[in-house]
Amino acid sequence: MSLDLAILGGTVATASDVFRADVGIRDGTIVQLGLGLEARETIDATDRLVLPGGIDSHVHISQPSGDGIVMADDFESGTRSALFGGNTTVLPFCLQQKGQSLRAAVEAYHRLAAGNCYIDVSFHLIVSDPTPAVLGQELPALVADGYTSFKVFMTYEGLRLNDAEILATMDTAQRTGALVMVHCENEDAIRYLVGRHEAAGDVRPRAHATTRPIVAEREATHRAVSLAEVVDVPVVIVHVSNGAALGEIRAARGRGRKVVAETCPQYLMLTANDLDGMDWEGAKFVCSPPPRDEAEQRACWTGIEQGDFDLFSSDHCPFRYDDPAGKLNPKGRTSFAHVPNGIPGVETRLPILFSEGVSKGRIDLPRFVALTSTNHARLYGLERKGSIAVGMDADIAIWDPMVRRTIRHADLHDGADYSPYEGIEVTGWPQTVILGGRVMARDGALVGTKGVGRHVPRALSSLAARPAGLA
Ligand code: DUC
Ligand code: ZN
Ligand code: ZN
Repeated sequence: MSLDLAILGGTVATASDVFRADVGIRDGTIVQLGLGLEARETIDATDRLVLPGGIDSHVHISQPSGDGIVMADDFESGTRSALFGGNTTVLPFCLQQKGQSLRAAVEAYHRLAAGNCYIDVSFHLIVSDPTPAVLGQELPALVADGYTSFKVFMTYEGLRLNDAEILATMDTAQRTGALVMVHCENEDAIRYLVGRHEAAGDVRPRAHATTRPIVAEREATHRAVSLAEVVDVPVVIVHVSNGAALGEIRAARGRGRKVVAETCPQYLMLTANDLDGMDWEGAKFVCSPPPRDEAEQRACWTGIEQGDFDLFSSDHCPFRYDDPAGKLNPKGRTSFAHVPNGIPGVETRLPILFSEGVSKGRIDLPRFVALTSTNHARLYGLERKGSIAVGMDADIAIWDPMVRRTIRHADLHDGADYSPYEGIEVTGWPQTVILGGRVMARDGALVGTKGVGRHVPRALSSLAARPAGLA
């Protein structure tokens, strides 16, 4: 069989197995696994791990934030950074503005992405204005076109949906088979606490964490899984930051509910103390839900080790720090409540979990692959991605599992001006990344061109899809 490319002598890992094999690629697809393969072009992967390319199903790119705030990454820099972090697909959000049609929002994001991506992208939707037309016509049509997941917010004025709106949106998911993702924080509780802190003159970034306490996330998580139970739909609880919220998910699963749980590097590596930095430095760590404390980090690790978490995503949501359009915007300097929420992390997600999880012996390689690639593909309907197997897209990251690196923003490729993980030492980093059989990064250098990455329409989630022929 003639092959375009073969990766030779590496150790392949999937979500179920680790084995020695060469990987043969033709026309962008994995067509052969075996030993002694020959091809037009070969890559020596001796002493390397050959993993499915990372899939980061929770990133924000070029999302408008209002008040003159500009996200630090467009599709060029965001997908370039993701590539260098060992990813071959990211799932960014198309944010519907109030009054805007969802279709118009999707078309606007496509215009931003077209020709600019180094890796594949596939859009989720954010529903902020669930009118009857949106829920009855636009959303079903978009689901049919491959936009098979959407996020709703329980927090942020202007974005949050009330319970009736969430139920109506979940009802559309029920009818279409789409997957609903929920940002769980109780907006009214947060508003109350923000008001109290601002009235007392406590406006520094640390108050961001104080005013978004665990109870606000726990209560909203309970409500989200309960609303999903009323409608009888699966639900994804995104960016879980603590053990109490995870407890609500475990309890719902105990009642037989299908609940997907996602956590992110910030809840393993950062704490609320990071928001205490000198001057206004704590703004660099403002994200929602906020980082908690070491006990909650351990609770999240336990959830990862015991298999409670299905997804490990970055929630990459980058703003520059020292920039009037970023964290230190004129209003942001007056109160934590005006510091844009979100931190960069698409490039460091995989090395952090590999180092802290696999290298330190907390999880094995198949679990790492499941948490960072395979589960994202299955749960979000990327049928040809997320594994190294015959017939799958040749989206592959070749890792040096022994290389030691200190995370420095100067070495990263995003559009922000800092990394919240600056100075953290990691063992293991992806060296060569292949997208659809094309080498995009080789030995840490960019060799591919932008525009190779495409938008990928998705099938229904493995949770929603019914086997053919069954009602
Ligand atoms: N929620 C996210 O998912 N990302 C960034 C900010 C937020 O609140
Ligand atoms: Zn969110
Ligand atoms: Zn997010």
